[in-house]
Amino acid sequence: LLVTCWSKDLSFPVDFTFGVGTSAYQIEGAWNVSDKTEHIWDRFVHQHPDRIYNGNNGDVACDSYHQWRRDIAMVKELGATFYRFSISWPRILPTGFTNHISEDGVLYYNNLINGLLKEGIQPVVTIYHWDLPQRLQDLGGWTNPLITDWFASYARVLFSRFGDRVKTWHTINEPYTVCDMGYVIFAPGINDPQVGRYLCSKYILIAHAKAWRVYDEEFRAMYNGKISIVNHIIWFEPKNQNDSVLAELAMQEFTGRYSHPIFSKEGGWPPVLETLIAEKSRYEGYDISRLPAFTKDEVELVKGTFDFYGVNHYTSRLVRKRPSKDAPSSYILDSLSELGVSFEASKDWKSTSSSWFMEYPEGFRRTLQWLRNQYGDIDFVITENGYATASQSLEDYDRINYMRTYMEQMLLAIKEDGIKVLSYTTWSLMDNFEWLDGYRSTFGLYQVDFSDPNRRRTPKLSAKYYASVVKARSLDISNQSMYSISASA
Ligand code: PNW
Repeated sequence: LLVTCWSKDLSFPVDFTFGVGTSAYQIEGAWNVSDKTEHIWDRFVHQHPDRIYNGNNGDVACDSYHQWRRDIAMVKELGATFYRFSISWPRILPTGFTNHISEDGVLYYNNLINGLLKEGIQPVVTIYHWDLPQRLQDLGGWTNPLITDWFASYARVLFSRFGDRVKTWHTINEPYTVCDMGYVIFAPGINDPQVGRYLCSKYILIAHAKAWRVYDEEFRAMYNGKISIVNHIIWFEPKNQNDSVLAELAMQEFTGRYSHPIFSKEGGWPPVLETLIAEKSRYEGYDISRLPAFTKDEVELVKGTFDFYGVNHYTSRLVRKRPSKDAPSSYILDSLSELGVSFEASKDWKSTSSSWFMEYPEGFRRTLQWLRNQYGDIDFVITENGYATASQSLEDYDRINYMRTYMEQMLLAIKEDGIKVLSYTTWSLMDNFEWLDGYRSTFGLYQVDFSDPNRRRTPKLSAKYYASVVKARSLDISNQSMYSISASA
């Protein structure tokens, strides 16, 4: 063949870095040790075991509260440059507020951070990955405007305790999931998609912005780190050509709502969304829009509060106009039903063990292209990408295939489209508590034996694959290099 679409140079740029991720509630366990208090997921899993697969919960999870040394050893085995983990708010601030700092909580994260640095691994810390102190929830949680200051105060504690060693911070992991799923189906289990999720949208953006400004004004000069927000993005592709306006509207509702206020030149809500929800609200009899307006000062407060754009990407959907009385296509997208669209998967896309998750590697590149077109030539980092399976097999060829095809699309975005993607993070280091899917759907490069009191971890083939890619700095790897991790305990 004389002509190929691209040169098939499968190597990564010289400065490109590789990492692996987890979050506190999904791995730590130790839900009630020392002075840690209850958070909204503790409350949710204990009160509503019926809503979680098999009544599973994160009380013990991977027991990383005790097994953190092994976790560090695994990240090192992979050869990863960084480890992305999250800090549990009520483990550090048991009252939710700064009047009491848990020294046991601080010690746990100090051990983890220092242990990583000793192995030459950079800690990348998510400040909020969904475990809100229950007390703050009882005071209104993310719908109370005051949470913007509570969050900034919590962030300040983390910057002052850990900022000398942590140089990359993520304020909020996936505001979409916090608000649009939290006010439909996730913890705290409040069902109010009409108003609750939009209040949450506004205040979580302001909370992010205030925390960013605390870092920028009080810590940046001293510590010289970077801080930004992480969004979950599903690629919405028009099913037919005449569905392209609807697909774009869905992108604005899902991704633009949490991006435009921060990353656009003009700030504020995406105009098309602001107009639509205002009109709908008026039609429904509300005297103000269900999507609360930003004041001019708030627009300025939020605008520009980023050092990079964090992308969590897994899957895609086809979008078309919803025929009347059509059932919502999947629980994660229920809150978007008011757009009058329906979502479906193409028959060509392979399904996974998570109901919401189908494979479409090209959607990854299109996501990055869309973001660059919307917000310009900013730095992107891939903060999550990974594959779900219910299989117990250590020979996870389906995960390897997912990783290879998705990373290839990311390379095309970098090399063919010139998009600045600086790093890639695999989700997840190990099998863990996968929210409503409990322990059924697993994303790990390492298998965890949840019947073993020590939660023994064993590398899957995908761990060896990822280690080989990281080592070769290329997707072009020979088979011999695939067996570099010994099956250690
Ligand atoms: C991300 N969905 O969340 C989270 O950041 C992780 O904690 C989680 O384990 C991972 O993706 C895999 O699910 C998502 O329903 C949660 O579309 C739900 C959805 C997507 C991402």
